[in-house]
Order: sequence, then structure tokens, then C-alpha cells
Amino acid sequence: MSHGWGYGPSNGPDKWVQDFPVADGPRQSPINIVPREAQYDSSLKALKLKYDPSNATGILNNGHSFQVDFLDDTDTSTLTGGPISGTYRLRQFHFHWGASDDRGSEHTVNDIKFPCELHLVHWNTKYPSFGEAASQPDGLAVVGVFLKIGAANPRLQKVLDALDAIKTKGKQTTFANFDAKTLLPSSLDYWTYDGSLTTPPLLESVTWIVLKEPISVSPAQMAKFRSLLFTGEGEAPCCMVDNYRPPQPLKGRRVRASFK
Ligand code: 1SD
Ligand code: ZN
Repeated sequence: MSHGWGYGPSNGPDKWVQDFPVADGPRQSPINIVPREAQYDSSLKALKLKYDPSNATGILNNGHSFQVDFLDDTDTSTLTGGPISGTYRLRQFHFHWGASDDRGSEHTVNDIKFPCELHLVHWNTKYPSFGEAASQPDGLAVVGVFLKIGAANPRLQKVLDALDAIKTKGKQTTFANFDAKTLLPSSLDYWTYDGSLTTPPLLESVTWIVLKEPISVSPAQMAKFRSLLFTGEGEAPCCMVDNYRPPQPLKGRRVRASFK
């Protein structure tokens, strides 16, 4: 992995363990979710997401995905309830997707892959910063939302329309006044388990909250994701596709469901 991690044959998920030994750790993500093996837990609370649209700041092509960033210096965009204790602040959201509609999600359900998966990344305010939270066992909470092919999703359009401005690695532009809550499905039923970041450094600090109900995306909208590049301006262009890590061993972990 001389030129850093990625998703290709020489620097992809199978190679990450060389530089990040925790890749083989006890609580790695994503996983295959088997609904009939998940345990309904009546003590799990409803998810509470309070997002302030004015906290959205910018959108960035980070060379492995694109992310929409949020101002996180106060408790104005937060996740509480669900499986977590205390208050977690929204830091950013991003997506993972495939080269074609038959793959792209990180989590799978009964081994079924979705074409895309949205991750809303939050950090526990009992720690002083995102950076410090990211290495604590209860430091992060990521809400995962599957995208499935169907009608065009008008709520995604503002995000997709920004992608032309950040085609290459390292490009960013302002992205203001966006309510991330509009990207969520109508049901907030979820599965939850203890896991990790799905990209290096693969830190085992994430309480995963994966929503059962997917949101829709059209084939043309999926094509727009694939118009981004992994590569920087002036480099030989390489389409940003298949930027997902495959499911990792459960290693005895329990997946809990908020619903029967
Ligand atoms: O892939 C993201 C990565 O871009 C970064 O956002 C990280 C948090 O610092 O989270 C991972 S992921 O586990 O949310 N896929
Ligand atoms: Zn992610």
C-alpha cells in the first residue's frame, strides 16, 4: 500500500490489514445483518434526530467518497435516544456506492446488497472533539440508510447537483442550509450493534444504527454518484465507484432490533 489505502486490487479492503492491523479486530464493520438472528430489545429507545439546516457548511471530495460537513461546535444538530447514552453531534454525512446497481452498500441484509448506503456520522459530546471521540469505544454513532432503486428522490437532488463542482479529489465548495433529516425514511426502526469505522483507520469506536427502511434513488441519480473521480485534477481519471468495504466477521456480536 505504498500510495495509501483505496478500493483497488493493490490497496483495497483485503490489503488494509497490512497498515491497520485492527482490520482483523473483534468489532469490525460493516456486517451482514440477518434479521431473524437479530434480537428484539424492548429497552431500545426511539431515535431522536434534531438537525439545524444552517449547520451545513460545505461539501468535499475526499478521494474515497464525498462528504457534507456540519458545524459541530454547539449542540444544535444532535442524535440522542436509540441505543446511545448522552448526546452525539452530527459531524458529516457521506455515501458508499457501486459501479452498477447490483452492489455498493457496506451493510447487507440476508446477503442482499443495496446500490448505495448513506452514513450520518455523529460524535459523543462527553469527549472534547470528534478527533478524540473517534478512538473511544463509545465515541461515535453512525446512522446507516440503504438506498434502493425506484423513483427519483427529490431530497437527494441538492446534494447530487453539487457534485459537478467537486469532481476531483480535494475539491470542495460551500453547501449551506441543508436539512439532513429530509434524507431519512419515514420509519426509524433500526438494527444496532457495536462496530468500527469502515475505512482506515478502522477504529472500533462506532455504535452502528442501521435503518430497516431504505430510501429511494433512481438509476439516473446513481449514475451521478459515479461521475465523481477518485483521482485529483491532472491525474489519469479513475471513476469513484465500488467504494465499499464488504461485510466482516460477526465474532460473537449480538445485533439488536428496535422493532418486532
Ligand atoms: O468512511 C468514513 C470516513 O470518511 C470518515 O467519515 C470516518 C469518520 O472519520 O467514517 C468512515 S465510516 O465508518 O462512516 N464509513
Ligand atoms: Zn461510511
